[in-house]
Formats: sequence, C-alpha cells, structure tokens
Amino acid sequence: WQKLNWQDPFLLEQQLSDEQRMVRDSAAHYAQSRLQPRVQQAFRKEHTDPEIFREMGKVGLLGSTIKGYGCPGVDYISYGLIAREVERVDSGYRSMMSVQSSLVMYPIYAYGSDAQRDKYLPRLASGEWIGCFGLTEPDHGSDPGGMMTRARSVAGGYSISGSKMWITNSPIADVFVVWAKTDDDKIRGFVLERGMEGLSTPKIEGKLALRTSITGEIVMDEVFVSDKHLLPNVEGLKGPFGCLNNARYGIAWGALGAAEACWFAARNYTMERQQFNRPLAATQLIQLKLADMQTEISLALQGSLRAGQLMEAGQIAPELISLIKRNSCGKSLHIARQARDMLGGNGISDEYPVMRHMVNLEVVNTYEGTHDVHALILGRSQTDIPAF
Ligand code: TGC
Ligand code: FAD
Repeated sequence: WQKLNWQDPFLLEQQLSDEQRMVRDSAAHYAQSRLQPRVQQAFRKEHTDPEIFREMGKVGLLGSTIKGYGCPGVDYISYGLIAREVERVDSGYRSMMSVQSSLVMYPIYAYGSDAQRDKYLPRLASGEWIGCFGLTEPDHGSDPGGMMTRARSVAGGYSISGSKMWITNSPIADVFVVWAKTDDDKIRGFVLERGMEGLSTPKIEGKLALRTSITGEIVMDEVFVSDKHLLPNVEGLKGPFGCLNNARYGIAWGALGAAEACWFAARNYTMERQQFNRPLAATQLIQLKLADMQTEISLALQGSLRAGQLMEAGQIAPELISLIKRNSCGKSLHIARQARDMLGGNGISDEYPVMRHMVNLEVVNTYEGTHDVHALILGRSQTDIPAF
C-alpha cells in the first residue's frame, strides 16, 4: 500500500503528459509571479490592467488550443490546467483569459472567413487587441434565444441595434463578437470593432465580486457593419453555444483552482491557529470539512480530466460539460464558504484569499449558464422533457 498523497489523492500529476506538465508549470509560474502580487490591490481598487492581456499573450495563454495564427495549439487538458492555475489566483483573471480564448478567438477561428481569421487572430493571440462576447441582454440571460438585438439588412451590410448586458472586458475591448437576429429571425454572429459609429460600452459599476475583471454593456445604435463583419459559417443558437462549450469546460477546471486555494488556506490556517489550547485542525469538525474539501476537489479534477480526454477524442456531449461546470462551480462555492468560516474573523480580510474567491465564485456559479439552468439541461437529457 502507498501512503496517500493528500494533496493529490488520485495522482493526477502522474496522468499528465510531459507536455501538459510543462504548460501547467509555465502557467503556474506566470500566475504566481505576475498575477498573485497584483491581485489584492486590483480587487480592492476594482482595477483591470489591460497589460495582463499582453503578458498572457507572451506566455501563450490566449487562444491556447488554436493551431496557427501565433497560437500554441495545446490540447484541451492543457487548456484546463492553464485555467486552474490562473483561477488559483483569481476568477477575474481567468475570466479575462477565457473570454478572449473561448468566446472571441474560438468563434472567429471556427465560424470566421479566412480574411477574418488572418485579421483578428494574431492580434488577439498576442493580446495587442482585447475581445469580448455579447450574448446576454438586459431582458434575456438564461434564455438567449429571446434576444432583441437586431441586424437589419441594409445596402452593403447590416445595421445593428440593441444592447448587451454583463459583458466581460467590454469597456476595454477592441473587438466585439456580438449575436443578433437577422431579418429572417435567425441568430447570426458579427465581429464589431471599437470606433464604429453608434457603438458604446459603458462600464457596470458597483460590482461586489470579480472586481479584477471589468464588466460592461455593449450598446448598439444603428451600428453599420459591412458583410465582411458577418461570421459566415454558423447560424442559430448553436453558434454561441458552441463557444460556450469550450468556455464552460475551462471553467470546470478553473473553479477548482480557486477551491484548492481556499482548501490550502483553510488547512494552513487551522494548523496554526490555537483555540482551547490546541490547533483548530485537531478538532473533528475542522477535519471533517478538510476531508470534504479534499474529496470534492479530487473527484472533480478527475472528472474534468476525463472530460478533457473526451474533448480531445471528439466524443464529448455538451451535457457532460454542463455536468462538470455545474459540479465544479457549486462545490467550489461551498468550499470557499466553508473556508471563509474556518478562518473566523480573519476570513473576511483581504489579507487572505478566501472571501475574494468566495464572492468571485458566486459569479462563476451564475455566468455561462447558472447552476440551476445546467441542472435543467441535465434533466432534459434524462427525460427528454425541457423544463426551462
Ligand atoms: P435549445 O433548443 O436547447 O438549442 C437551440 C439550438 O442550439 C443547439 N445547442 C447547442 N449546440 C452546441 N452546444 C450546446 N451546448 C448546445 N445547446 C444547444 C441545439 O442543438 C439547437 O440547435 P438547432 O440546430 O436544433 O437549432 O435552446 P433553448 O433556447 O431551449 O436553450 C435553453 C438553454 C437553457 C439550454 C440555453 O439557453 C442555455 O444554455 N442558457 C444559458 C445561457 C448562457 O449560458 N449564457 C452565457 C452567456 S456568456 C457568459 O456568461 C460569459 S461569462 C465569461 C467569463 O467572464 O468567463
Ligand atoms: P436570469 O436568467 O434572470 O436568472 C435569474 C435566476 O432565475 C437564476 O437563479 C436562474 O437559475 C433562474 N432561472 C432562469 N430561468 C429559469 C427556469 N426556466 N427555471 C428555473 N429557474 C430559472 N454574458 C455574456 O454574454 N458575455 C459575457 O462576457 C458575460 N460576462 C459576465 C460577467 C459577469 C460578472 C456576470 C455577472 C455575468 C456575465 N454574463 C455574460 C451574463 C451571464 O451569462 C448571465 O448573468 C447568466 O446567464 C444568467 O442570466 P441572468 O443574469 O439574466 O439571470
């Protein structure tokens, strides 16, 4: 019998290839050396540093699964490992990266023309340009099929009017992947650019979570775009959902990085903190919580790894992505709340990462499909009855 590696009970490390470990180590080095030192002040001051995109571009973290166009072309397990390392520092930084990679570069790569790929992908890969993804609207979040944004056919192109709400990166974005209904009522994707007449991107103020990542609206008042700005190779909701599959998969890994940070912080704290003349970690209730954290995180990592293998093999069902996204987010949020409690009064201070992770995970549990919407997706797959 082996002694249990308590931090890695399933020996995930052994299941990775040399290349995956190398990608993970390089992301971990970047996250710990460049992001960790900034995060406390960035969250406190609600500051998003656009330079982070340039830095991530240099390290190969943007559009990392894309082959060509200045992207490294790593596999999906490596993409998950990157998300985990970045989100170990802060969910906001992972948000910035995953929107750029999965929700902006991926649709241009998968649905765009050659000219669109050549124009946008290299600059998005280097972080010279920042991208955002506009699907959610003020009155249509969980039901994007009801969107009101319209792209009316006009001479030479389209006139787009409508507004998108809760859009990661929008106030600092150069490139906007926006979904709108055309005259035939079909949902189509468009690539808009900063500076187009009628386009504005007000920042959403007063966010109590994800404060390192700027969020805004995209307001479009008869924005004219030529035909060259239409993504030619997809129509219908499967366009945006195809992008969301990749992003949700990354979140399943990423949220676990935040959960691990909370677990380790809670363990270290309770090993040191003495009450009633012994460490808190010597009490049964604390050990129960540590055991639950270890169990949920290690099982969820193993599930995410298997999902990554299925992604690579082209055998994954979107519902499995719902399952791991929902599980990782819900469990990570619970772990963060428990860790916050275990740190007592110190748990609410930003000297420790747990409360920041906790409030961030409230967002991660909501965006890219809420916890309950993913339950309904899974319910539909078992019963064939849509209960939305
Ligand atoms: P439904 O009838 O289910 O589907 C319509 C069409 O879409 C296809 N489809 C998918 N295709 C690929 N992948 C998927 N996961 C797909 N899910 C559906 C489907 O086959 C169908 O195609 P077709 O050809 O037959 O037309 O559509 P519905 O309107 O009933 O959908 C219901 C529901 C709940 C599944 C869906 O609307 C949903 O997932 N809602 C959640 C919305 C959401 O996730 N929004 C995310 C916004 S982006 C974001 O949050 C970014 S945050 C990023 C960050 O900062 O990190
Ligand atoms: P609603 O859909 O109004 O849901 C409210 C509640 O009702 C939830 O609990 C939900 O589970 C529940 N509910 C909804 N429908 C049902 C039902 N049929 N049955 C039972 N319960 C139901 N969107 C983008 O397009 N791009 C982005 O970059 C982006 N970034 C974001 C960043 C942040 C910080 C946040 C907070 C959100 C972001 N979003 C983005 C939007 C996000 O995807 C939506 O907030 C999310 O999909 C939920 O939509 P909603 O907020 O309108 O909530």
